[in-house]
Amino acid sequence: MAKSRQRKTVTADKTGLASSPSHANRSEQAASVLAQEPGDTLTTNQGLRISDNQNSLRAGARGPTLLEDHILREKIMHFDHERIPERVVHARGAGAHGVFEVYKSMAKFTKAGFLQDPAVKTPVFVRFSTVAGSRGSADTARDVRGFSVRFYTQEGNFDLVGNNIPVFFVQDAIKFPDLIHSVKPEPHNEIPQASSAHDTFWDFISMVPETTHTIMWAMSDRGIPRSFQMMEGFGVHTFRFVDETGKASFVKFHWKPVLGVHSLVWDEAVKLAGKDADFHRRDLWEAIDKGQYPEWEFGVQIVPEEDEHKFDFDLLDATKLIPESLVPVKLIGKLTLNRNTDNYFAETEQIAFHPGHLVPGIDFSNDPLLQGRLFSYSDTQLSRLGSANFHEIPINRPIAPVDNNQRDGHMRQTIVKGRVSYEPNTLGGGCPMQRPWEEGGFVSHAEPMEGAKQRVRSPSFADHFSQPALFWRSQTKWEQDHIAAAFCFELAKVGVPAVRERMVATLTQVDGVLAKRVADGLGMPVPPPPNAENVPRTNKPEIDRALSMANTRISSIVGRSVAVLIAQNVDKKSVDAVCKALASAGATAKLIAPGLGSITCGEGESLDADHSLPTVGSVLFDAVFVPGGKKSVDALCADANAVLFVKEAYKHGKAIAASEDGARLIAKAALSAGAADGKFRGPGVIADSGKAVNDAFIRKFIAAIAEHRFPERPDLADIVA
Ligand code: HDE
Repeated sequence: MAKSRQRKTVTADKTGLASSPSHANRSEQAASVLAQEPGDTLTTNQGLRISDNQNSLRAGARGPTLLEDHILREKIMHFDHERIPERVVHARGAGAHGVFEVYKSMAKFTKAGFLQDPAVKTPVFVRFSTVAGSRGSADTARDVRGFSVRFYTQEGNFDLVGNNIPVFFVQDAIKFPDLIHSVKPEPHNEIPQASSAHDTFWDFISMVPETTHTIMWAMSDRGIPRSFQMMEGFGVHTFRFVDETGKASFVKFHWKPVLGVHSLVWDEAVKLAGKDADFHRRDLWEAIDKGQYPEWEFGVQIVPEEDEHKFDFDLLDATKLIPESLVPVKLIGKLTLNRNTDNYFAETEQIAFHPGHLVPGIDFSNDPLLQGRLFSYSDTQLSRLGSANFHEIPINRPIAPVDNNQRDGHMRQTIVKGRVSYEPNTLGGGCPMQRPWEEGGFVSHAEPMEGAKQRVRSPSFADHFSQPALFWRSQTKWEQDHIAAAFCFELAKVGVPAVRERMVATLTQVDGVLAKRVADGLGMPVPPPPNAENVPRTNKPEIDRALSMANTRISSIVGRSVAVLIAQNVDKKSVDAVCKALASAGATAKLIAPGLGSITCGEGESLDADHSLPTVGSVLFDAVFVPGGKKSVDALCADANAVLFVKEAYKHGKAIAASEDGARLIAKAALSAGAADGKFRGPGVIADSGKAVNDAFIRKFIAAIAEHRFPERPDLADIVA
């Protein structure tokens, strides 16, 4: 006997706690989660039980299929419409559920309910994304990353739709379609996918100097994060906090990752795109699955309204950040992602963020980019989700009650009882009623306004180069090296010499050394600077520590992945000791062998390989350990994949450790990488031939992994990998 639908559907609230199905009324049921269970019956969408899901209805065993086959037609019709338009930008994304907790009441600055009480856990959904690529593109493309957070607060949804880079390319919303058209695949041949390294992008960038600051960030390693968990997030625009009395201050929002800010290196990112296009998505999923919940601290930079004009830049200009050395970031709360999605499409794909989803106590500034976004996000949902009722999709439903006189439309879910759908009314008792500020109603901050109606850019937005120069000055040498190399790579892919020249001319305005290095890399002389308008610049502050990833926290190896290279007769004791120590420090060790299957370790003991060498690559891991065992190391030394694994890991700056005989594989890799004496010269290699694994060895290895990368190894340029 089939179970009733009522019995196996559960309604879920945003915290994931299921409410009793017996209380599910019809409209709740429409938003229900279907948990398929063994023994379920296959039905059509009308609940008709299906007797044959293998064959369509035909006239005779070899005859034509009949139009009458309503079961076939329903199934195929639904399939034909399974895809919805992907996002125009930020199409490639990954999401997860979590909670947000404030550390202490922020009532002094804002009346936002979710920022008052540390005991309140606000459910959140976060979606990370790349900007340029299509839904199926690789995670590790060089790009800005989206960092969208929805807070399901008791006062309604608050969406903080930010990026992992604190500034944006353009200052005015009217330039956004041009920017995006330039970076997307070129329209005549749809090439290249998910890459800014092409003519149209650099043509645009080189014509629009306000893009310079963001392009510096995008060419830095921030454009290729190691993991979503290891990147910062920024609200980008200046917003407002408003307190209970209506007093406002300006605020910039930040997310600081507890694991620190870490990136890939470019060669690694390129190879990862082939080895595992889902590298970031998988990392996020697995961390949550293992219970190693990704965390960020929520930070604010607060500027009193009276200080609005005390900076050398305009707070309304999204191409500028507020240096942390001028206004420190106050950490006020924590975001924890603790639940993977049940269904990617229903949740991650259908979530509809909007910077205009606000709560009382948070308000906009007049940033012209933000103002334009306020139109775009709800508009885009009409073509993506197909109806003005997108707020009724379960992932978009607020936990705060929704009641208004909006009715009907495509796919309306809510069944509103009664005959009143207008206001004012008496027949409905005047309901639903407006509420003043004191009762939680949203009231826009009453900023005084005056001015002529005109299309104009404020002169206070004119300095496009002081902050890119500050960013450059604040980087370490290796970070500067990576930025220069990224410009060389991207511009070398540009076919039109005039575009390359114009771009290098722009870089002369940031830093002469950078421009020279890029010009040298492109085999061209440094062009004369562009006709600069006479805009005053500033060298203050000289540097800002927060802009360099080298100043990030590096004490933990949580979330890191370590490859242990093994073959038959490996020394199991050292494998066990290292794997145990790594696990207790929060990292994951994977056993990689020449082939899959069981590895015999002697005395009847065995190990199962997690992966085979040909199917993985060093780029999937943060560090490598080669345990001893003479025969095991002999086999690895004879395996080209194992040798490549080690030298590539070295080239990418990763920690490498070998105990006892394992040191021979390191020497072989160094020799084949071009080191004449069989020795890598840089730090982060712990490979003392003959030495067994002991506590000191493990401590050194863990400390090296915590460094994340050793980008300053002196021999990197000579290594062939
Ligand atoms: Fe977006 N942006 N954007 N954007 N944006 C979209 O909205 C747009 C901007 C950002 O995970 C779209 O639902 C305009 C800045 C993120 O679902 C669209 C302008 C910042 C996401 C749109 C901007 C962002 C989007 C596409 C210039 C950083 C992904 C699908 C005025 C602060 C959200 C959608 C998600 C998505 C328009 C500029 C971040 C088309 C017109 C600045 C993280 O509405």
